[in-house]
Amino acid sequence: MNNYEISSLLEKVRAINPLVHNITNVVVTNFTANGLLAIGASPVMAYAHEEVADMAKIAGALVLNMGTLTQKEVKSMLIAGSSANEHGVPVIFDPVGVGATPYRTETAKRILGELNISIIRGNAAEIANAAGHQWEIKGVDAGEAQGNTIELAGTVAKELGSVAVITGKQDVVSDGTLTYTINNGHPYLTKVTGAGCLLTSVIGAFSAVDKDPVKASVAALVVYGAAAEMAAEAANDKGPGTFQIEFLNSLYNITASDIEARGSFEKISK
Ligand code: ATP
Ligand code: TZP
Ligand code: MG
Ligand code: MG
Repeated sequence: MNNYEISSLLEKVRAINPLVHNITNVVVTNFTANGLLAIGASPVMAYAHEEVADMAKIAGALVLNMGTLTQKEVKSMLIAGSSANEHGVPVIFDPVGVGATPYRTETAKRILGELNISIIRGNAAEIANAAGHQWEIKGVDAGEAQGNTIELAGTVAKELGSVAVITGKQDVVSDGTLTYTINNGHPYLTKVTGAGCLLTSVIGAFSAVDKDPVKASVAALVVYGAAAEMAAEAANDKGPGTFQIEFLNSLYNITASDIEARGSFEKISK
């Protein structure tokens, strides 16, 4: 992968304007929809058991996020997920807070067991706990990564048969053999709730235009992280409120030359 390929994928998102079906949490719904619009995708949030199968099958990607899960949404996720699997629509999973409570752990296990998940994205603790490894988690935040996230991503990808995306100061993408690290981003992203959830949906948008889940994930992470760096500069140290607005502007305005200037990623195996 190179910066040119990443810009081409971004252009493809903007040209195709893929429908991204999100079953997400109540905290981040509006921010996710606005972020997807800014990057050039077409968001829809649909939860009713009566319609989720029909929505998922016409979408370019389905994003399942268990941030504020209840039994009703879990059922929506399973119905939508089976329909997406049946129709070849990639399913991206954000196991928010898995490991914090037994209910979250059981639900993540169930989703991973019953559905074919193309990409799982979370902080190190979430990705570890989703695959049954011990890793301390407080609520929905990981804190500082405690172990080797490159090794963890590879192991989890092999165990789950999904591409694993671990985010934090450094991001890691692995399919179990091929692994990339991405260094774009900005600490302000940790001060905006939903920055991780929106990222998962942006990975969904890129997955809708490229069938290779590793490429789609790396491209999404570079664009997202570079946009955050631009937004932090524009926010002029005013704080996370201004950053959040500037971030939407950067997702909308980021160009191939910004990506060329800022793209920072490395293939570390294969
Ligand atoms: P958490 O709840 O642990 O914050 P999350 O679901 O919000 O997890 P993050 O790991 O925060 O997800 O990732 C969201 C985005 O923020 C990613 O693009 C990631 O690269 C970026 N990011 C997270 N921490 C940092 C940091 N310290 N410096 C730069 N970028 C960061
Ligand atoms: N509580 C339940 S879901 C959620 C909170 C605060 C949002 C988490 O968003 P992110 O993207 O993981 O920071
Ligand atoms: Mg975060
Ligand atoms: Mg999260």
